[in-house]
Amino acid sequence: MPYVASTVHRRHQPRGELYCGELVPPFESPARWDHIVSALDVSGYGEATSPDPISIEALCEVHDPAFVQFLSEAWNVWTESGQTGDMIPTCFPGRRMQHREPDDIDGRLGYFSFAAETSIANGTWEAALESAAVARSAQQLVSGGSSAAFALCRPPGHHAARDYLGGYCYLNNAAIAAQGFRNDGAAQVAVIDVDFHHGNGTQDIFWERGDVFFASLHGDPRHEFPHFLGFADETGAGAGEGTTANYPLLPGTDAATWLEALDDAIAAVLGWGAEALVVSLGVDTFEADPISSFRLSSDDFTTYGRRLGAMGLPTVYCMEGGYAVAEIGTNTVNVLTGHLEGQL
Ligand code: OKP
Ligand code: ZN
Repeated sequence: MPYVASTVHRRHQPRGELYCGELVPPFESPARWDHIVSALDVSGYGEATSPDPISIEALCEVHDPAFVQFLSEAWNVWTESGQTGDMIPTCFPGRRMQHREPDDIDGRLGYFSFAAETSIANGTWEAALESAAVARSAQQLVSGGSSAAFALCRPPGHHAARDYLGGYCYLNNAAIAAQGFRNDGAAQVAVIDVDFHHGNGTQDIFWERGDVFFASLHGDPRHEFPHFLGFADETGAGAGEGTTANYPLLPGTDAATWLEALDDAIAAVLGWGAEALVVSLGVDTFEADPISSFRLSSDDFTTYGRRLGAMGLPTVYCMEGGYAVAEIGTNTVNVLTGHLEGQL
């Protein structure tokens, strides 16, 4: 399986993450990428393919142009106004307040964010843009005839909605890949999100669209981030009614329960008639993940990779979360290798 990656991700390295009332070293670190590349190398995946650049127009197929404009200029506006720290959003529009973009940069930051653990730093925009390009290029390899490809995206994307960032995500790489499949001729595209956290951004983007099916397995929002979306009764609206499927699972969920939900999601996607698949691949469902609460073992990743491969669909894997850094490479490669076994 070919994989697409770029060292531009290193430009994104915020100073800290606001976590439990302290600024801690970000869980979403550049070292995650290194461990995945090493594991791919050891397992014989060969050299990475470099991404082609992605256009602003392509981003705006799934994001609000005003949000993209904000992301692209945020750091420059911030530093030119004399700020020296990273951009940490602290003020958000609450219920019954105006949802209107302010002129002030701090106001715009809060307006285009939903969570304060995610900051914009020097190089964030460049890395996020490159990450989107990685996803799009992997999709183009698959539309061009490869049965599957892995997009080693960093930063991740599934929490980034049409017009707000959060959850370590800025641009929605998986949504950009799904839209790419549509543009390149697939009539119906599915996204299966296996990251521990609900893919609220991807759900938001495709909520009213009947051409993209979104299914997510995740920690129940009553207990887990992002807290306010991902309930089982969210099924889409308008033309998208019935094309969203959520599987909230309790903290402590083991592989047997998780795989049952995956089988259900796979059946829903195949029954609906998907012609291409994007997998939001977060490996934070791992038992030793420091910020998550499911109990999958490294071998379980191979098991579910086989089931995804057996779907027989052209597939792009987009890297999302996974914070047990020492095992992130093994767990990621296990899914990809399982996929290759399963598709035979
Ligand atoms: C990003 B991705 C847990 C706090 C969670 C944010 C997690 C973002 C996850 N108590 N903070 O989906 O892996
Ligand atoms: Zn996650």
